[in-house]
Amino acid sequence: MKKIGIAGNHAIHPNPKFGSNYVNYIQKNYTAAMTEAGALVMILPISSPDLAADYIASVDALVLAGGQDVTPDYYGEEPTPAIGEIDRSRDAFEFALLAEAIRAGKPVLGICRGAQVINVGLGGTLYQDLATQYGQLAVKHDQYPTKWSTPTHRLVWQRDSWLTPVVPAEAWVNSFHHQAVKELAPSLTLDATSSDGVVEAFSDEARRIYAVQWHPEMLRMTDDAVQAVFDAFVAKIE
Ligand SMILES: [Mn+2]
Repeated sequence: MKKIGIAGNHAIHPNPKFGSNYVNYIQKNYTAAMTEAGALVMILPISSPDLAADYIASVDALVLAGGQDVTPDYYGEEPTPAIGEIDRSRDAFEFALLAEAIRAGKPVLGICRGAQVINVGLGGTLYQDLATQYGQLAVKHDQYPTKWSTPTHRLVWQRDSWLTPVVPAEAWVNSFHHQAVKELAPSLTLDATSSDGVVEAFSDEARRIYAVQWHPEMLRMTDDAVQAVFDAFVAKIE
């Protein structure tokens, strides 16, 4: 079976539900989507970056999931007042995993924060907060409290890409982000934006690096056709 490592998140406050222990976790939607696509899923717990090479050697592909804001000093900025939670240990581990996956020539899929990690890891920058930094903002990109599986904004396709066969041209997507790509890294190509120009998908087909700003793993809870995104990624794995 094709083995996918998904980088996990962690609870940084003790939680009485777990006997007040700290907890490694990943949302089940991601693992369910990849399992349904036929992959063997392994959750990679936030660890020392020194272990990234061994973790990547044990899998055939890497998935970077949603979560905290990327620490802005990775792209040369200090935090603006509107930035959300950052987690340096997660950043350091995921940037190391990304570098090792690329070095090893293994496919990478980034979703939401994962897309932002890919862009910053390859030399791009982010808007730390769209509402205070993106002048053309005309779409609600953080749809909370609308439920996760509800599509709320449309896409504007920029070219044919790996998504063309699996996401209908007229499809709408969900949106749970207040950060977004500002300058796309030089090696990446834009696949789709929102109608107000926010980067929603990009890729590097030659290196099999794929990224979406929306959450297909949540959309597929109510739209079976969205599973095709994960099927297409798994099909890219050797
Ligand atoms: Mn959006």
